[in-house]
Amino acid sequence: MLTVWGRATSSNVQAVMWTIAELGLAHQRHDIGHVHGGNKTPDYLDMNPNGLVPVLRDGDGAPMWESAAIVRYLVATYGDEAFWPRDPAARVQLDMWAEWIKTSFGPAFAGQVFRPLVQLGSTPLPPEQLKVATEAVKPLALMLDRRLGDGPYLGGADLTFADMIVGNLLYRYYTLDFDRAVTPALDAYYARLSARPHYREHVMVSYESLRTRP
Ligand SMILES: N[C@@H](CCC(=O)N[C@@H](CS)C(=O)NCC(=O)O)C(=O)O
Repeated sequence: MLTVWGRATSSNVQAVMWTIAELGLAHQRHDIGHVHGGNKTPDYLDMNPNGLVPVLRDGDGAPMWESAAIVRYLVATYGDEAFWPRDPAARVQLDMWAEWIKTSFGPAFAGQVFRPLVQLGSTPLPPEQLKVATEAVKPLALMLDRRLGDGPYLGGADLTFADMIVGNLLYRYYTLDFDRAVTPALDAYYARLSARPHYREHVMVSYESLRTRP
């Protein structure tokens, strides 16, 4: 039995929950973080010294944190060849996009656009600063659009671990009201993900409760 600590409104928890669901694994999840609290207690900090969500334990194994590391653990342990190619040369072609979303697209979109518009609503960014931030996301979205090409998924025909790590941000990317690049392949990819029941359940989760009102 897998145990996840983390609120359903966290995009990083969503990546883990979506993966668990696609793999069909038995699990329980505890609401931790944000309005639920519980992530700064000594017991929780023993599991994750960052005090962040998610944390995963597989049975009575050691706690794991960092959502992308958890996704990789899950697919390497429970996924088939399609989810987690065993050939390093094939896998790296996917993993580089998983790394890139965490270090390039994620910080540019989630950190500089989503967070100021949703979570820092009481201290909004000056419009010109927001414009700089939204313009910085455009070339990254265009890179992903070119990579996706005809899809259907990042690795081609099959859903892989990289889609879990990349795709979990797209619900927020497409539902937030801001100026996006024109990206037909990325739009089609998001439409494909949105048609997946597990994506709908675990990723397409309202973020209204995260909004800080002015
Ligand atoms: N790099 C970490 C980031 C974890 C993170 O920033 N989690 C946020 C939620 S997305 C958090 O715990 N925020 C504090 C809270 O919810 O109380 C990961 O991918 O797991």
